[in-house]
Amino acid sequence: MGIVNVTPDSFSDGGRYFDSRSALAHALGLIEEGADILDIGGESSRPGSDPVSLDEELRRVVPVVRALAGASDVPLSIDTTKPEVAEECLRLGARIVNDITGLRDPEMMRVTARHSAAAVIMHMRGTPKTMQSEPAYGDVIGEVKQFLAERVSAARAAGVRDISVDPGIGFGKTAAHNLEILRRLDEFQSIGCPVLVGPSRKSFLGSLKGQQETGGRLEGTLAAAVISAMKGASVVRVHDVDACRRALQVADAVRQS
Ligand code: HH2
Repeated sequence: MGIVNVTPDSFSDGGRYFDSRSALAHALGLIEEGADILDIGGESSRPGSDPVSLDEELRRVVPVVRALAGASDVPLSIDTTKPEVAEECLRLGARIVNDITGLRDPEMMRVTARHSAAAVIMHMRGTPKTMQSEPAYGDVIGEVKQFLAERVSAARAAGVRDISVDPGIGFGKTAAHNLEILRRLDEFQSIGCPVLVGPSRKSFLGSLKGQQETGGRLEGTLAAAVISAMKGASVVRVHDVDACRRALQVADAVRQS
């Protein structure tokens, strides 16, 4: 899953693809690099970020989704917490709702079901504004799994059929939590849904001694992507599609050998 951030403030590529034309060119480039899905977002969820208004988010993502839906068959995912944004993008041809709040808004659930869209249900502790203030768990894997399983049941009851789960790397977790989630990613399989994971360029990689603190964190991302695949992830959400696709090709070959 290739990331298309139409934002001025995303943590690693904010502002680079903020106008529709450069976002579209970036997205088409990711398709050429081999992205199987594109995830389009108009609101940063980096720690401490403020929400954007509905009008502003629509202004950012709608032209990009409309143009991409007309230009390619690659499934489009809309990274949003707002049902109105999801609705409009699904109407324009997006097929997946990626909601970092795990479809907690009942209207988001209804919109997703009504359009027979797929859903990514992610775990987050708190909100982007608050999530990194001393996140603590008794049992991070158990608690995240329980949340995801409950949200999956609720989504199924609301008529959402095609559901993936995501433990939410970096969303209300310390570096140690994120490492444990990757190490034990296979345990999320028991929820009974494909697992999606988003380690790309995240700060837990930079926190490791000797890893790049800024810039691409590419090597760390590739390592995390390969570990995720070996631990059963079906989808890895990344900025660097070409490099990740090649790394994941090796993981796939090893798994199938
Ligand atoms: N991470 C980010 C945003 N959306 N969605 C899912 N399902 N899983 C993730 O791990 C995830 C996500 C944050 O990364 P990014 O989009 O690069 O940054 P920002 O939120 O600052 O735009």
